[in-house]
Amino acid sequence: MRLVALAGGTGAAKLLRGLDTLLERGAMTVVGNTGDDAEVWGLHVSPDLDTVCYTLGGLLDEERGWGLRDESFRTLGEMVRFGEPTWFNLGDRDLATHLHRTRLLAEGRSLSEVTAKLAADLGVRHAVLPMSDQPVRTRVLGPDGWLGFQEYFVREKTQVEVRAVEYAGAPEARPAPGLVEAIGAADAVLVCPSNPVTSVGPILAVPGIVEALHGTRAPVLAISPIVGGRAVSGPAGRLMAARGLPVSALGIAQGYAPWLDILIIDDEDAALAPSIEAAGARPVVASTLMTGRVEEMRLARRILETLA
Ligand code: FO1
Repeated sequence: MRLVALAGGTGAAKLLRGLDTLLERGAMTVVGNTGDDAEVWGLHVSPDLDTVCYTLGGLLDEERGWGLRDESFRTLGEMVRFGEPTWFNLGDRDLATHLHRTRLLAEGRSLSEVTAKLAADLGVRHAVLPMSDQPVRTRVLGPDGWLGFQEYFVREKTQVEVRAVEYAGAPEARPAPGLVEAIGAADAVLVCPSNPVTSVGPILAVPGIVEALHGTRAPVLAISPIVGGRAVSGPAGRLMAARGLPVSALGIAQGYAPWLDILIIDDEDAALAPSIEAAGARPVVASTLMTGRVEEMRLARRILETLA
């Protein structure tokens, strides 16, 4: 079974962890969103790639949903003294990842090469690819102008009325090497239950990736991150509304309609099945709230059974 999974951050991590327990080494290629990437203290931070690698390496701090467990923030404390921005909390252990990534990038290695090395060094059993080696940055337009994604998500705590979302750099970006081939050769493509606007959206904005989703013979299956009319976590609902999409599993089906084959929806949304079918995707009703390890594995198993 060759799976390709399009992944954002926290919403994807739980499902990837569940899938990892059921798949043999190397069965999955995870494509990570880099629209959230940011430069912090002169270091290149790739939050969603790190969340994927930390999760699959068994190192993620599960309470925060990002960064490493057993973390400390002593360096952050020292940076206050120097007047450095400290609203984006870089932990002492996490810093090693950013220092290493930044050095390798500065020596001319591509983000794909760096991510492959970090994943291997972190004990990840599957391939992890950035969506592109070229920079794509999600930006959010609020009442006071444009914000970088982390300024919106962390500094402003998403308490901003969103008027528009853009993916700066996307037109000039190309899919990471091997990405289109992986989608073409896959037995199935999964779109993780991540934010459709700010986690999956940037991936789809890279020219060539939507075409690959259209062209693959593999079934393309998404799990709705919206249950009962609201996002399971994060600002997905508000961002979908800002994009004019209904904040529901149907809105997800409509947003992904051109290339989506199957949509996994929660029991709570079973009544939406007929309208999802009318939107062109086959609805599969399941228990999608991953409240623990058992639920993660149960959903992962249900997905693999649906694809069998
Ligand atoms: N999220 C927060 O809410 N506050 C933080 O201070 C923060 C720091 C941080 C550092 C490294 C990293 O990889 C992720 C971090 N995140 C933080 C989460 C990050 O904003 C999100 O994981 C993604 O950008 C959205 O999925």
